Amino acid sequence: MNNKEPILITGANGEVGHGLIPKLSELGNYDIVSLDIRELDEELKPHIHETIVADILDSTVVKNLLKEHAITTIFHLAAILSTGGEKDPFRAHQVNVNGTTSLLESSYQVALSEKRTIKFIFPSTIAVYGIPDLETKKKVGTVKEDGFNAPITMYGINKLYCERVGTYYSKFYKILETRPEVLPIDFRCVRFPGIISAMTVPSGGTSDYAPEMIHSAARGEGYESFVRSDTVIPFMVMPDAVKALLTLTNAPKEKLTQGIYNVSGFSATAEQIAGLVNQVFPDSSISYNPDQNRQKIVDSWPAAVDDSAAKRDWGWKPDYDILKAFNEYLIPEIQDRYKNNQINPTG
Ligand code: AKB
Repeated sequence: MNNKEPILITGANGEVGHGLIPKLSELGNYDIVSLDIRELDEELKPHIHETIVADILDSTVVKNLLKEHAITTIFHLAAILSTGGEKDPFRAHQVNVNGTTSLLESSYQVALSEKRTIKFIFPSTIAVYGIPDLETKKKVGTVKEDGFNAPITMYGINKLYCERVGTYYSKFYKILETRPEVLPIDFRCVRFPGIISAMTVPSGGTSDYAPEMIHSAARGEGYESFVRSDTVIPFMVMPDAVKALLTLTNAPKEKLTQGIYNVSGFSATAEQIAGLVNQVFPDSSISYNPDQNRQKIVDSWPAAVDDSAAKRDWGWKPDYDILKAFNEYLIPEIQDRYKNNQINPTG
């Protein structure tokens, strides 16, 4: 008999999917069903129980797969990021908001009719913050979950709204009706900082200058940063992002005093990242040619986030500070992968 837990990963082909899927497969306890609008990368396929190529908005496909596979946990990774979202805000809203609400509704209906619970794991982002100006950003330093929730991008607005909708589905859904004592959706959310992965070159994000800088240097190419050298936001490396998702997923429900948690690895300026890149690749030439509008987006994000609630409630602790991230993860993995031609663009 197969005792593996059936889980669904939407947007499986994206950057976080490329980090999460191999880790879940290595753990060996899961049957992974992937859903993405694009054909899944060949390197991910061996880890997957069933690959579904479909639109997240197709609720017939989604409901059927939730039932057929008796999905217990969903990692809802499908999203259009901050820079991509500004190119087509209406489409971003459709994918980010309608995709999420449609998946929540299908999950609720299926779990309710089958008298069970579905865990809904939702990655949110520092893009939900909107700090009005640089002076305020410098003054406030570290922000808590509920401060400055005034995003300026469609992506940030979509994520902030969906955090609330997820909370609604897990706590307040149809509050006027007779409802089950425990609602069938267990919604849990981590707000990620900029993520840097050795496995993939991201696209469509605005924190992408950091991973682009590192990957360009590893390819022996120069890099022109689209943000100023003193730009500062929080980051984490992919293994810590995966660790955050899995630790929150496995945390006992009674320990969770809130549904939405900041997590962070380290804060760094563009110049600090460039400095570390230059130490390993001394020939890499990194210059700065800020794009006013992308700069405005990054400047509206906090310099650091307070992740003390995650530390307190579910023992969150990143494994990587900035030096360990470079010395023990990014540089060795990236060098290895470029040697073996194993880097994927995502977006
Ligand atoms: C983006 O830049 O849009 C993302 C994010 C910070 O969520 N990487």
